[in-house]
Amino acid sequence: MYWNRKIECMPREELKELQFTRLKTLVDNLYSNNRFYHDKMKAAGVLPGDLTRMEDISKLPFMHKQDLRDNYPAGMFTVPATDMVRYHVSSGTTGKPTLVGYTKNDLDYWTEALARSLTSIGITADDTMQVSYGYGLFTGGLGLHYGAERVGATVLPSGTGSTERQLELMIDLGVTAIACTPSYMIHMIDVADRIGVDFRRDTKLRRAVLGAEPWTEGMRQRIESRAGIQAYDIYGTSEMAGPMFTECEERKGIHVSGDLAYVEIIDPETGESLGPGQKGEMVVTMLTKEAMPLIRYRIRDLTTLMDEECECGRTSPRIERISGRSDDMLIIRGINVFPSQIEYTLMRIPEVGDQYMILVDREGALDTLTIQVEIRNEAFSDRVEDMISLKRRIESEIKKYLNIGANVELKDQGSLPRFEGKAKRVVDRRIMT
Ligand code: DLL
Repeated sequence: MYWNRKIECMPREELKELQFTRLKTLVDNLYSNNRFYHDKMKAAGVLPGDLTRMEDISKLPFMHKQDLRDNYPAGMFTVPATDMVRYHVSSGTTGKPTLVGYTKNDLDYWTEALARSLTSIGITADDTMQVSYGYGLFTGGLGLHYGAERVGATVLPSGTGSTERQLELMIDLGVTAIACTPSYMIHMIDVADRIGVDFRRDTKLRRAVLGAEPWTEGMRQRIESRAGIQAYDIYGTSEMAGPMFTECEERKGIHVSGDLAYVEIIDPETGESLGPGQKGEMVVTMLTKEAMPLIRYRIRDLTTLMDEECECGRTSPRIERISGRSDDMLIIRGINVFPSQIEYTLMRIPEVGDQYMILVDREGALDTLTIQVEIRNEAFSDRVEDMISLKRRIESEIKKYLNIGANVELKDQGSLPRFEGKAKRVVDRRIMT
């Protein structure tokens, strides 16, 4: 039920004290020993002594991805190279790669976070978990690998690709849980359909731990009904360590272990703090990281903090499913469009399959939005009028929900690109030209 009951169910007041003690130690240490943090705090006119309670964290300046880039490769590291035990490199959802370093303790806390998360969704020593995230520089593979091993599960480190072989191993080894991106899960289900594998009949798969990219509730329902499994959202970023936090079995938001990470939500425009229930940009402070600390790091993911305690008994703060990144937002003819809103709309239309692409172009001075959607085989009709009316219906749903005109192209099932790692469903050709 719990991996670390004492911490996971710690009364909120006690947790706040622990957070503040850790923050204080971190800030004192960085101010005295690290040039980057020292200069940054000085420039903001704040001294370690100005922090007297957790809320004072808002006096500290923000950190940005650009800080990591400007100080590449080792400028953000706060321990000597001999204390470093691993590097990961993020290809980055946007822009240049980010290098992350870990001490032994960093790896230990990361794995602890994952052990708590996996336990909270019912993964135990009885499970066999297929880790189909990329192994290597990406944090997904090795992160989940060590997390699953720590709870005593048997790990099948299959990585990405060779999907038919992955399905064969899943069947032969009685795999009960899988970790991969939601888009790869959909791809696996498609391949299984094509080669005549029925997840319910032929596999023992019960749970999927899906993340590393935005996905919607509608996509979850499709994955669950097609594969007969429970799918859980997992979140994290390389800068934080990698994948770390999941929903619990209640599936009402992602639990963020408060002893390890302190989350704030701010208005992306003004930087003002927002209260629970208000959607904004996530800012994270990692309270235990040694090799590459993060203080008030602007992750750019958009979410909402949920204040009330969860029925599962864990007192840790929760965040809602990530709805996108502030820098993911497309501005099309002046209208703000998040790709997740498009997915949300498409997944409610039964004829629409699970794959889509979003193409943005500029014709003259005008932006155009084209949405290519796969249509289920059963929904295809020989009658041209039926297909035109389906196309019009999808376009009108998009118009209704997003208030923007789009040209919808209907595609055969299996014809759009598939993704093994993070899906790249948006092609903004305005940038390329
Ligand atoms: O994607 C770490 C990870 C691996 C998370 C495996 C979950 C599972 P990065 O490559 O640094 O790290 O990308 C981090 O991916 O800022 C979000 O924009 C996005 N992201 C990650 N998880 C989710 C999720 C890993 N569950 C960036 N929902 C983040 C939505 C997610 N977006």
